[in-house]
Amino acid sequence: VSKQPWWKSAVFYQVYPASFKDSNSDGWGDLPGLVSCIPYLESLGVDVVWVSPIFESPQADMGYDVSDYQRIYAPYGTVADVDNLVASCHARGMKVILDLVINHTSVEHAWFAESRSSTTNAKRDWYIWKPARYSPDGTRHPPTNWRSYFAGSTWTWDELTQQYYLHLYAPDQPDLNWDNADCRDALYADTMRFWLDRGVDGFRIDTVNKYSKDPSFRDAPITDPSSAHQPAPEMWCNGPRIHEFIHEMNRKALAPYDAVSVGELSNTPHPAQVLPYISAANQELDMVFEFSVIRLGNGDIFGGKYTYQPWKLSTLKALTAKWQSFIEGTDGWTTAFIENHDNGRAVSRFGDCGSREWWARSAKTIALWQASMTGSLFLYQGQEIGMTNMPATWDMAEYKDIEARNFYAEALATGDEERVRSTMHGLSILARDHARLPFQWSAGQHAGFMAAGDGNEGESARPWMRVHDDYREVNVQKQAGDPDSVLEFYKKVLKMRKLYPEVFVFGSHTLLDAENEHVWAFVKEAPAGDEKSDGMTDFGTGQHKSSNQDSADATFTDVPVAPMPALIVHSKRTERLAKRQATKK
Ligand code: TEU
Repeated sequence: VSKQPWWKSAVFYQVYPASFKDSNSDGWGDLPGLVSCIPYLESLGVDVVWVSPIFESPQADMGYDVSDYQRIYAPYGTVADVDNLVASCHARGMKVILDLVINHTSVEHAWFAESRSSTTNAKRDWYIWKPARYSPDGTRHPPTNWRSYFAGSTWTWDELTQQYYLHLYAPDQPDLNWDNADCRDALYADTMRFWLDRGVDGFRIDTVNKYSKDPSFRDAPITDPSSAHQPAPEMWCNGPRIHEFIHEMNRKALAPYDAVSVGELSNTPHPAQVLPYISAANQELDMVFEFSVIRLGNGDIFGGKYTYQPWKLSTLKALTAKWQSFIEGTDGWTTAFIENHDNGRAVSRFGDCGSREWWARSAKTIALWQASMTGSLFLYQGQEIGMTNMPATWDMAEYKDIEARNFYAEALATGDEERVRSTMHGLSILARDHARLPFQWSAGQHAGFMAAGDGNEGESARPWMRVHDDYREVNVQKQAGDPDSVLEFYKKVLKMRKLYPEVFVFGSHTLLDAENEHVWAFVKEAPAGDEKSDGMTDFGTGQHKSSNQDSADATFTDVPVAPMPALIVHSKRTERLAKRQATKK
């Protein structure tokens, strides 16, 4: 364990900066606000803060549309505020990683302005431009029939130069052409080395498997006859040059700084496709997010994404076991996470929020589940206090996300009431908006997310998203110091994970009783010869003895009871102790 790189046993915490802490009462979270909360994150047990995009951006997709990689979007603050964030984390032995959005830029990026200015511009080839297709009657069609992630075509027509440009996401997010070596070098220099030179410790790398497109640019098979646009992830995911690109990125930008990297690897549900990215020998990425577990309940990733699919506990157990064990016997590493800014809240999706009591038990069970997963652990802001999805009574006006709005508009346009109803239902469980509500710090005005102003701010001085109705019940102030709270439970299990990394971080995961739809039991076992000499952690007693002990040798018995999974944690040490106890009797 001691010979392992630091980031394997680190606890990462994702901050969605617009919704974390607003220091200047303009309704939008900011960097000074985040800096003021670093002591809170330290006390929780966080080692690394991951900040979702804070760069200059027209915010068509909440900053995942960058118009200048070296400037900070003014409502977040300045480059000096980033320096402060880095300094204040480093002073506490913590680290900072930034979100690197380099599959596409904003349409407002200077590179794109140049690229679209003429077919002969030096940066024309930095984006992906193609001529139109025409039917015999002269009607113009996009170069392919691909459907974008945010609904509609992946192609937008540009009048000036009479060609289409490619965008896997919104038309505001044109895809960069990674086949162009100058473009790649500019990305390594302007986006990566620029921030690494300022002391940032690494990156969460957005859409990391989508940079190498299938060069044939051919139509995808028709799987949705009702639409002009067809799902086509195989045309851009894990393409022919992807490993060459990521290895080059590692060599030119990550390795020289010893920077930590975690890639976002959606649409890649096969271990054989994931392993090449994370194999140490390949020198690509330290780890990736694989989405099979967090996507439970989502329909087809494209048109049907928000048609909710009920699932069984046995499926959750099997997927967890699969993605816990796929690195065994390899030189790869993995991540554990159950929330991020692109998914509904875990306690609403995997737990029971029917009563305060079941909500608390569910949130603690999720904490225990996550803290006992092999891999680097990632928490998302608010997960540690059990923040829930927005109330089902809120209507579409409260959904601000481009994806939710587009899917809803698409359903409305069909005129099919059942489709509208089922989309709304899916959104109420799965929408990205749920995770983007203002963080609940206290029972005070605006949940303490935004300091009360002087009364002269006018209408605009409201949080950019509505504060959850339950904030007086669910907030940091209420939970801090309460030994029975979700927050204190998170602190405990994170401590447990740090005390026994050989079991929790590096141990194996063996699922028991796979078919059982009521109990979730698995065995965690330290790799042979990698255990500490003494002490034991005993879960799964089913007793609810609330313990306020959090010293190094605490025994953790504060385990939630059914109906959520009871969790059995087992190591060579617990086995030895059990034997010792048996001999005593
Ligand atoms: O998401 C990439 C992605 O493909 C999905 O996982 C995403 O959740 C989307 O909902 C697909 O339907 C990343 C970011 O995490 C996301 O916030 C951005 O919108 C997206 O890239 C585009 O930059």
